[in-house]
Amino acid sequence: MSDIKAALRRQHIETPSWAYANSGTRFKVFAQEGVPRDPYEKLADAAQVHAFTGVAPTVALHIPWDKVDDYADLARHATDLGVRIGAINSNVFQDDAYRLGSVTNPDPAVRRKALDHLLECVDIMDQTGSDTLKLWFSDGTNYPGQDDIRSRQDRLAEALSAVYDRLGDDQRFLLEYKLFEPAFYVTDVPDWGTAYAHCVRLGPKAQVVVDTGHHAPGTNIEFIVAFLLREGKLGGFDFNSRFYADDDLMVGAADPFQLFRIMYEVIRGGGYTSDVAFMLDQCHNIEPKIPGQIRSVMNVQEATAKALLVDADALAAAQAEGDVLGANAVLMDAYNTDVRPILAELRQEMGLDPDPMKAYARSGYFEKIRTERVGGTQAGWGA
Ligand code: PSV
Ligand code: MN
Repeated sequence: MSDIKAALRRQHIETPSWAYANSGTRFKVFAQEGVPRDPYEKLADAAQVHAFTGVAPTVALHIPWDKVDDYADLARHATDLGVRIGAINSNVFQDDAYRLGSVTNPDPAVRRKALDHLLECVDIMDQTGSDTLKLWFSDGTNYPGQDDIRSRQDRLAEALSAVYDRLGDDQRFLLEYKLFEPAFYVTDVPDWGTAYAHCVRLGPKAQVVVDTGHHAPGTNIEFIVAFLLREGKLGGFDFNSRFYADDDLMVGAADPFQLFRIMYEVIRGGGYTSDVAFMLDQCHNIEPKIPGQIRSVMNVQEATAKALLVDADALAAAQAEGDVLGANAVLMDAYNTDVRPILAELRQEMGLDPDPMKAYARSGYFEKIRTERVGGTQAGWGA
C-alpha cells in the first residue's frame, strides 16, 4: 500500500485555464458569479484546485484566450501562487480567415497566418518555460469535392514540419485528433492513426494527445493508449467525459470504468512514470467551476488508485493459463475496491484536508471572488 500511496503522491494533473472561464453551448452561455476577468485571475482559481488536491501544480494556457503583454510576469504570478504554467494550446479555429481551414487552407496567405500563430505559441513557451505545445486543427471540409483531401495532408505536413523545426531541445508538440466537428465531411486530423503517422515522420519531439471525447462511440480508447505507449508516441491526454460526442464534461463522470481501463493501460505501458501529460480539457457550463475541477482531479486520482491496485502478477498468471474469468476477476477486484479511504489518508499525510470538496466549500474562497470580482469583463470561451 505504501508503494501505491507514493505513486499517487507523485501524480500530476494539469488543469486548463478555460475551465475557470464562462462557457456554454452554441445555445447559451450561463454566466457565473466570481468568474475570472483575466489570465491572472484564472491562475488564482487554478491554484485553489492545487491547494486542496495537492496534485494539480500546472495550468494549461490557450492562446489567444490567455494573451498577456508579459508572459514572464504571468509565469512569475503563477509561481507566487504555488503553480506553474503548463502546456500552451494553440488556436487556429476562431478567426474569420479560417473558414476553409487554417494550415490546410487552399490560400497560402491563410496558411502563413496560421503558421505564424503556431510559431508565436513556441515564442510564448520560451517565455513561460513551457515544454509542451498542443496543436488542434479544426480543419476539414463539409462537402465531397470541396477541396483535395491529399493536398490538404501535404499542407498539414508542411506546417507541422515548420513548427517541429522551431521547437527547442527540451520542447515537444502534441498533435490532437478529433473525429468530426466543426468539419463534417472530412476532418484533416480525424483519428490517432493520422496523428501518429504525421508524428512518426517528424521525430521524437512530436507525439499524439488523446482527448477522450474525440472518438466514435464504442471506440476502445485503452487500445489506442496501449499502442501509442508501446511506440513511444503517447504524449498526453485531454481528459474529459462524454455521453454523445465532444461533451467536455467532468472526466470520469459518464464512465469511470473506462477511465480505470485507460489508467490501467497507462501504468501497464510505463506511461505513469514517463513524460505523459495528464491534462484536463473541460468546460463547466452549469456547475461551479473550481469545485468542478476539484471533482475531476479526484476522479482521475480514484481511477489511478484502482489501476495501481491491479495485482499484476496474478493477472499475468491468469492470462498465461488462459484463465479468462480469472484474469477478468483480477481487474474487476481492483476496480471494485473503494479507494476513497486510501486517498483520504494520503491527503492527510500530505498535510491536506481528506475531503477537498468540503474543504474548498468551507474556505470562503468563492465568497471572496464573488464579492471582489465585480466590474470588468468576465473571461469566456474566446476571450
Ligand atoms: C477541441 O475540441 C479541443 O479539444 C482542443 O483541445 C481545443 O484546444 C479545446 O478543445 C478547446 O476547449
Ligand atoms: Mn482537447
